[in-house]
Amino acid sequence: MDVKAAVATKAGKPLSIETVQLDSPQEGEVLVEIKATGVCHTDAYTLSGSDPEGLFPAILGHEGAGVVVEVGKGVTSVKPGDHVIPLYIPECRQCPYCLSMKTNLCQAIRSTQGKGLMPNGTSRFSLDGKPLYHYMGTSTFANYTVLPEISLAKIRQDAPLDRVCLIGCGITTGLGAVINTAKVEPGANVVVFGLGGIGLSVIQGAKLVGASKIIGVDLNPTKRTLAEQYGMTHFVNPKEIDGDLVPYLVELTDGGADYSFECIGNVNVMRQALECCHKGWGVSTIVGVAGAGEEISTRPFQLVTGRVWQGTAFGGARGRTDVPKIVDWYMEGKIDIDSIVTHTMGIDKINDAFDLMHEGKSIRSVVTF
Ligand code: NAD
Ligand code: AHE
Ligand code: ZN
Repeated sequence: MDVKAAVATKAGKPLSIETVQLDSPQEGEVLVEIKATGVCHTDAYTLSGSDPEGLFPAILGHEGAGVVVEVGKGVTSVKPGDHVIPLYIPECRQCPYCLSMKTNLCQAIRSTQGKGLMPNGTSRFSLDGKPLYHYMGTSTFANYTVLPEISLAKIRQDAPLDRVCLIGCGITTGLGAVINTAKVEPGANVVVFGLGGIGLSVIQGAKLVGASKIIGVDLNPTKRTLAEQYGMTHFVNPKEIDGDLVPYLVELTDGGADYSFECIGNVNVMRQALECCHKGWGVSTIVGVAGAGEEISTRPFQLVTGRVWQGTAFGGARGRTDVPKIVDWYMEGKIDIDSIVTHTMGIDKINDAFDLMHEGKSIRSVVTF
């Protein structure tokens, strides 16, 4: 079938709006009509050429929501008409990773997904007879896409898809980093570096679990108002303080953060996030994705003296199990997604979403079809 898609033709070039061809779902696959998709910084990171797994030409996008149109042979967990959220980390419930119950990093299809292909090693998308790569197993920057069955979370029918699409990445990543990965407890002091869609969702999670001081750090002062709305108690702009940031934060947290979160993807900030943690017990969680060739460093003494450095992917969420629950939280008014959506546009204007992100003018843009 013909599909309207935003194609990443080359690193560093704007997306190109094209009519591309999409093949029918094969065994274990599902055709989904994408109704809405968020634009996450990770899409911009891959488009920039910094992603070692980045492939071109490809259809990016991994924060979508849509409706099942057709299922391939053997598919049993979803049917046409079901509302779904695509998962860039699937949940097969059979691989050693899923069965370990120690991680959400299902590996059932990770190798083909990383090569931009469906599990059988081929692509369903093509343009003028030449294959296009899938992206993160989801490719939501198209009005129809094909995904493996294990990469779909079935959600309730009454949830607005132009809001709950953000549960496909940003919301779940931030809430999950706090609840599943760091396991922040009531009364804890938390420092969040980077107040984009991810950092704000970390703040929302920290407020939800009853954290005490919630300190937000960002170079962009316009991020302050929304962060305060989500529960930030103190704002720090590194450009506006006297002296170094780390001792400033240690003093502000009476000895160091119980928990810190890096939500930028900057390896120097990752070091600051670790080193502002409390001696003996502070835990720093890396959420941001750093570019190819970048490495983190610190004095090992920081770890010898009890600080812990860890990371999280999709907030540790097991998608098919946890995503429907987070949709319920939104529908029950327990979490706010609406305020994070600062811009909406049609697919023809998707490059504006990238510009707004780079200019620091948006939190999340949602593209609707
Ligand atoms: P974003 O661009 O919306 O927000 C980043 C924020 O960081 C902005 O507000 C910016 O002003 C701020 N910032 C930039 N440099 C800074 C600095 N040196 N000091 C302080 N603040 C600074 O991005 P986002 O969509 O919220 O994503 C954040 C990061 O999380 C990205 O690296 C993204 O790839 C990553 N991410 C990771 C996961 C995961 O599963 N681990 C999931 C989603 C996104
Ligand atoms: N391809 C990159 C890795 C990018 C990365 O870390 N992705 C996160 C999700 S970011 C969503 O916005 C993730 O889930 N990682 C786990 C995985 O298996 O990819 C690289 O550096 O190679
Ligand atoms: Zn993302």
